[in-house]
Amino acid sequence: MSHSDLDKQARSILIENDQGGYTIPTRGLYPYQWNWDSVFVALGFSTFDQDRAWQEIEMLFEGQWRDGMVPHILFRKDDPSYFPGPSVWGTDGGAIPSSGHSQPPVAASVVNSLVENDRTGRAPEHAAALLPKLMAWHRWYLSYRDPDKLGVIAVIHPWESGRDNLPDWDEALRAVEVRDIEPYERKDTSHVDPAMRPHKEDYDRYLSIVAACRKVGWDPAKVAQTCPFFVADPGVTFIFLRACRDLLALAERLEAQDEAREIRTWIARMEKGTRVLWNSTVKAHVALDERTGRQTDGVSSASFLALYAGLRDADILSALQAHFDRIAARVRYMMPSYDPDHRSYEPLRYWRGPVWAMINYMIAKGFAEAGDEARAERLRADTADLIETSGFAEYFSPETGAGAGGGSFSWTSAIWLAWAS
Ligand code: 9YW
Repeated sequence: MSHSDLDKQARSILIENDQGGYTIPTRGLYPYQWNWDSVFVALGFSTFDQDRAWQEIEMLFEGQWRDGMVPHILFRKDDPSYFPGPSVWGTDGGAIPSSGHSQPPVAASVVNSLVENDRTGRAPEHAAALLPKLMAWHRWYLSYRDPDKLGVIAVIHPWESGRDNLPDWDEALRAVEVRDIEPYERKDTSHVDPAMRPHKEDYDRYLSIVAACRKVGWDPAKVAQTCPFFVADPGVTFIFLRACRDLLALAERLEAQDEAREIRTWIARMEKGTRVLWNSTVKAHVALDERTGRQTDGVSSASFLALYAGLRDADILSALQAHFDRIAARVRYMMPSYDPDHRSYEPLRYWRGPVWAMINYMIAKGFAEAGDEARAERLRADTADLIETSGFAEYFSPETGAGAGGGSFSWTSAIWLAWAS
């Protein structure tokens, strides 16, 4: 298929997945509005309809909780084809029924880029209205996902990381006691091949964490203290740090001095904090279980986001370049979500190996900004190849390039339009 046919297809996937101002990730498997999916989708829409891009983000923030949190899923209408739906979560934090935790905070970064690339003249108005909401969400992250002020962001659920069954969560998840869950029927495995999805033992624990947080009424301070899962995630940490830098640029552009001053203190805290995620044996940033103090031992695609987060350290850059080249010698398509040399790597199981287009976009941005155009271009070219060969799949095998998971996927289409094509 030619580039212009793929452009057309990508645009029509976004339009078909549009539910009237917000976009679902794909039909069937994911029938609601997901947080970081929507934000990447806005980037895709912005290539051909900037007003629609703003609307996507504004509708996401309609679901913001009173405490500042922006939930990972907004259940605008009940849909029995997805589990767990609103009745399992039992939340009451905002105006729209939702899940009880968040997802990687890419919004400030995309908002800043919508402003930079504005062709309508209306961006400053949209951005000014969003600024206090973004500030509230970022403050929420610092208060309740870094209560001990370590300068790293923890996730209270693998789903909050956006990288559900990543091997980094295995040990911490095994320690979660399976309790307080009703008999349940999964829906994901009726939409896609179970071999590509998390195991039942994982799901039992995913639901046990939800039950534990529900018991404390989703009060964020109590969740931080008592949640059976509390793991500092290099993915969310780096995305958050990057988002703080972009939020600072936005605040400065809008001449919001007080906000800018506050954000600078966040950036200083995070820049220092990321050091606790550095594993000197692995030579990469890894996850840290804050309940046990134990670090994980594998390189994940999020390790490469240190550059996207703006960590400018020659040793980090050269370590990541060495990992990149080692991994590139093992697989055909970069960047697998987990190190192919690690014992837990599985090329087709979701976040244990497959390539994800939007992660490639962020890693490439980081390499380019660190002056490494060659590796950035390798990521772009591989992403384009994967889409040209296998279409707009949810994710791809790093070995064969086969598309997997859901099809006609929104964020893959958005990343094609905004970057890969
Ligand atoms: C779930 C929608 C979501 C993504 C996540 C991904 C998966 C499934 O799909 O989560 O049930 O929440 O892991 O990152 O936002 O595309």
